[in-house]
Amino acid sequence: MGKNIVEKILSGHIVEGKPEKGSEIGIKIDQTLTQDATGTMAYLQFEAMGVPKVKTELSVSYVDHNTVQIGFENADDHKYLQSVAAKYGIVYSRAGNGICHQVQLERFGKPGKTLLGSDSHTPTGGGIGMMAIGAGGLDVAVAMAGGPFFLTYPKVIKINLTGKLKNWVAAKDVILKVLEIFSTKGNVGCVFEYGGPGIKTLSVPERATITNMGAECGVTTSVFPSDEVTKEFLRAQDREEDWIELIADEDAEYDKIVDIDLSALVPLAATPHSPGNISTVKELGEIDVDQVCIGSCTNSSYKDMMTVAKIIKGRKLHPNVSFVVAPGSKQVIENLLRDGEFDSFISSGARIAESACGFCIGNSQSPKTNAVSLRTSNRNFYGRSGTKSANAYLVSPETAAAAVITGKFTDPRDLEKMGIKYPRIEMPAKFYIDDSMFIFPEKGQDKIEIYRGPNIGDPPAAEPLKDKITGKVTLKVEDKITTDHIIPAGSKMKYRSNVPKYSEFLFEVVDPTFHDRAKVIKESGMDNIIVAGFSYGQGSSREHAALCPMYMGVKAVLAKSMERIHNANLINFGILPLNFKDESAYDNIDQADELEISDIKAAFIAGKNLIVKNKTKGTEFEVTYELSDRQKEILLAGGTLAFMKKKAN
Ligand code: MIC
Ligand code: SF4
Repeated sequence: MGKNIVEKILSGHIVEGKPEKGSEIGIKIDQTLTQDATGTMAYLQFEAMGVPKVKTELSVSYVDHNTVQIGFENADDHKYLQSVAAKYGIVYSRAGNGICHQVQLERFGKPGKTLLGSDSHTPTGGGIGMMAIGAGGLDVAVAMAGGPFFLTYPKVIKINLTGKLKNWVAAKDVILKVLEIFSTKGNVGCVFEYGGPGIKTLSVPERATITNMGAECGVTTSVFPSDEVTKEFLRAQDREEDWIELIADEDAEYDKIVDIDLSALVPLAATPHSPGNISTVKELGEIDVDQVCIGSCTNSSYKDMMTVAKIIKGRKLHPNVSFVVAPGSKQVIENLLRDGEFDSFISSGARIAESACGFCIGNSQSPKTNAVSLRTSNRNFYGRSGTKSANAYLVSPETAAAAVITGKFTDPRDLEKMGIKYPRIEMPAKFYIDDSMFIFPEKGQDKIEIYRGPNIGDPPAAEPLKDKITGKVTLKVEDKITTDHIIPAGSKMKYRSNVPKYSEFLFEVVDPTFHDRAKVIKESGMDNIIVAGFSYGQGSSREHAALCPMYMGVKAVLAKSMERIHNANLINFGILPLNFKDESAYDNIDQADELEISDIKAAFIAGKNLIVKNKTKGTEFEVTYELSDRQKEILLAGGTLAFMKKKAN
């Protein structure tokens, strides 16, 4: 039987477990990436492991999230990261060099390799044929220390692309279509593998837009074949030697095949407040637009920027629109400048933002009250833009550019009526390349002193799982609670290295009283318990969504279902992730109910469900858990760091 691409990459990397669907495997990680907002904690944890040098083929530390630098905190973290990189053999990508996923694709991505990144959009690397997976910082630290990364052997869903995109329809519309088909929940443990005759019509950056936003479906990752298009991209990046062919065998099997005819797609938009709420741009009508933001790791490539530059060339922005452009990397900016297209932005009235995450994570460019903001980014979760009352829509660069000119939602195909021709952008045969914003590690830096500013505290240690959890339901939440709901990024993200301070903002968007209530419960000697609906922990890889609750004494999360990265993060920090056996039990729990979960160890050994007693209501219900023996041991040891120490002794 032939192999699909996922099987091909995994079979060359499995170091523990068997390639059986649904069972846990450990894979060797070739490359890692971190970004500053998750990286500081990841490296503090790496330091605690006492390994003298990273053991991967390549590890890169990017600074792209916290670049606003109001106050000393961000700059201190950057300096810390730079010194850690030098000491442990990590490439350091300085602030200004660009967004991690865009830069990794340009300069380091290699078909057939595994990449683990402490950012949920690491699957961007799937656009170049990598098995690129997002994870919590601690899992990335383990990989840097040479340990395997554990995941469930995935189901593989083939997305068979036929036809060719029509003018004004973009890769973003393909992934929005995928989101319409699959939604943002129910895809845990799956990988999307793209194939079919349509793929040869898509360039590597277009493929990367598609794999990037697969993260919003909750899949483990998404991957494209590595073919002639990939080879051309690598040649243009002066890296042809990194190319290998990687295509699925003719008789490869899949768990499911879904067909998408590229020729039949139209411009789409994700409407507030979920990337899974899909409409056609036409259906939305002529809504007035207040802000247009172009950039983020989804749509900030040379091709994206050139497309927008050509559409707006010679035109001025609409008086009611604030127009922000954040190119994805220094390389993108330099190539736009050399090709003479950057001035289209300047003369149109665009506000040029730093090549960083910026508006996407809401740490700058928050729109006005009740604004309609059109963004080429990947997430429009409630409050993420920094303005709670704003309505953010996710669209293609083409649709975003149309609104810059008209001031309202406009199907970009209608621009033809205004005499604007579709700009078909060819990929350059050779990019202008300058790697001077990377600091490569050198020999003899082992003794370098690590810089630690006052913002950097030691990561708090988890406690071994108790046999009996007696606690209160500190918070009961609905379906699709994202990590942005659990712990906000934006202006609060500068406290990532200061867990006690950052914890003050837990669940701020949902219930600002959470922190104080959790503190009272913890100080009374009881445990905090969170009850949630479906798809708890969607979105980011931020381990602070587990680390901060752990710090506040949360011992268990009871949910109807949970997303992969968050589930793993809870285990890493010693919090028990549980699922309702019968979902109706959720309805019979109220906030402040007192719950008791006992005989946990015996249940673990016997592989039996746990019984939860609701002491307030006088009822009982069963909860299930999907934990491998390794994960049970981690929980019992008090989290991954404690587990590793125990194993080492
Ligand atoms: C995001 O897009 O939500 C982030 C900010 O990049 C996060 C990482 C973080 O919270 O630092 C992610 O996607 O993992
Ligand atoms: Fe940065 Fe936004 Fe991409 Fe996250 S989604 S890595 S915040 S650009």
